[in-house]
Amino acid sequence: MKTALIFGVTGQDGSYLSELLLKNDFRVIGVKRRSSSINTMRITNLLNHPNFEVVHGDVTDTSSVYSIISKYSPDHIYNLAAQSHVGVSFNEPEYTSQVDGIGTLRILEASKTLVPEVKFYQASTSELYGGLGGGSLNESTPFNPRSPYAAAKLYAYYLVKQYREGYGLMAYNGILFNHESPRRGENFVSRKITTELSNLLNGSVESIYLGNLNSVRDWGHAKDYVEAMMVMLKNCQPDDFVVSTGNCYSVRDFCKESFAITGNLIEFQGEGLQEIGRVVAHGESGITNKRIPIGQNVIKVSPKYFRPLDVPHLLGDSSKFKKASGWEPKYSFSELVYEMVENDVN
Ligand code: NAP
Ligand code: G4F
Repeated sequence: MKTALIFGVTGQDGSYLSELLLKNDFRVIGVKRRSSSINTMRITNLLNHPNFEVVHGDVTDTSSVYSIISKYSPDHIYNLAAQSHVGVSFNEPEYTSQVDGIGTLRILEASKTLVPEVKFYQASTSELYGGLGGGSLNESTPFNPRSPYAAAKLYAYYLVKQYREGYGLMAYNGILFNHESPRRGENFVSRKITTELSNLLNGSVESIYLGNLNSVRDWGHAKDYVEAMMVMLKNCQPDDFVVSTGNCYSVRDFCKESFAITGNLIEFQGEGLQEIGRVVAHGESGITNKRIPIGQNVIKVSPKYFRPLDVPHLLGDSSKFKKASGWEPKYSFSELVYEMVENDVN
C-alpha cells in the first residue's frame, strides 16, 4: 500500500483528496496545524479510518516538516497548505509568503534530502496569471501576479520547476482554477453567497454585501479537482498543468443562479457602489418554499470587500492536461451551485 502525505488536510481540498485516496487504497497521513479550537470538521468522518492518520505539523516550522517526512517516508506528497485567501494576503503579506512561499521550499528541501524518489504535487493557482487579458489561459500564458498571495505562489511555482529540472525531483505544478463545494470556506465569494442566501431565507439578514461583482471566474467542483491531482501523479510525467472547466461566469451570474435555485429571481440595477440586486419575480424551487418579497434589495455593494488590486477575468484551457491524463470534469456550473445552495439552505 502506498503512503500519501497531505499538508493542508483540514481544508476543502485536503478533505476531499483524503477520501479519494483512501478509496484508491492509499494510506493517508494528514498534517494539521495546531489551533485553539477544533478545525477537523471536514475530516471528522475519516478520523477512525484504519488507513488515515492525522499528525501535528506546520509548514512554517522546518523541524516538523523534516520529522514528519522522515517518519513516514511517503510515496506521494501533496502540498495544499496555504494562507489561501487572496484578500487576506494584502493584510498579511509577510505571513502569506512564509506559508505559501517558504513553506513550499521547506517541503521541497526535505523531500530532496529524505525522499528523493517521492512524487510531489504543488497547489499552484490561476491567480498567477493576473487575469487582465480576457482570453483563455494555458501553460504558455505569461504570469502577472496581482496579490501577495499570487506572488508567494509564483515563487513556489518556480521552486517546483527548479527542483524538478535541477535535482530530478518528480515535482508537479497543478495550476488549478477556482473550485468550490459545500466545504468551501465561508469567506470565499461562492460560499458567502450561498450561506448568506440561507440567512436571507431565514430572515436573519436583509441583504448580502459583496465587493467586485464584475469579476469573472472559471468555477469548478472541488471533487473534480482533487481527482485531477490524483490522476496527474498517476498518469502524467512531472510537468506543469492547467486544470479548469473552460467555462466562466461573473460574481453577478453566481448570485442570479443561486437565487433562482430557491425560486427567487433577481435582476441587477445601477452601477458601482449604487448597484443593487433586487428580487423581481418568483419561480419554482425543489429546495425551499420560502419566498423573499418582490422588490427587496438582496445584494448590495460594500467597498469593504474591494481589494487594492483584483483579478478581473480567469478562464482556463486545460487541453494539455486532459490529453495527458484523460481527466474530464463531471460537474457543470449549475450542478455545482445547486449542490452548494441545497447544502446551505437545508
Ligand atoms: P483551504 O480550504 O484554505 O485549506 C488550506 C489548508 O492549509 C488548511 O488545511 C489549513 O489549515 C492549511 N494551512 C494553512 N496554514 C498552514 C500552515 N502554516 N501549516 C500547515 N497547514 C496550513 O484551501 P483549499 O481551497 O482547500 O485549497 C488548497 C490549496 O490549493 C491551497 O494551497 C490553495 O492556495 C490552492 N488553490 C486553491 C484553489 C481553489 O479554488 N480552492 C485554486 C487554486 C489553488 P487550517 O484548517 O488550520 O486553516
Ligand atoms: O472567492 P474569492 O475570494 O476567490 P479568488 O480571489 O478568486 O481566490 C480563490 O481562487 C484562487 C484560484 O484562482 C485560489 F488560488 C485562491 O486560493 C482562492 O481559492 O474571490 C473571487 C472574486 C474576486 O475577484 C473578489 O474580489 O470575487 C470577488 N468578490 C466580490 N465580492 C468577493 C466578494 N470575494 C470575496 N472573498 N468576498 C466578497 O464579498
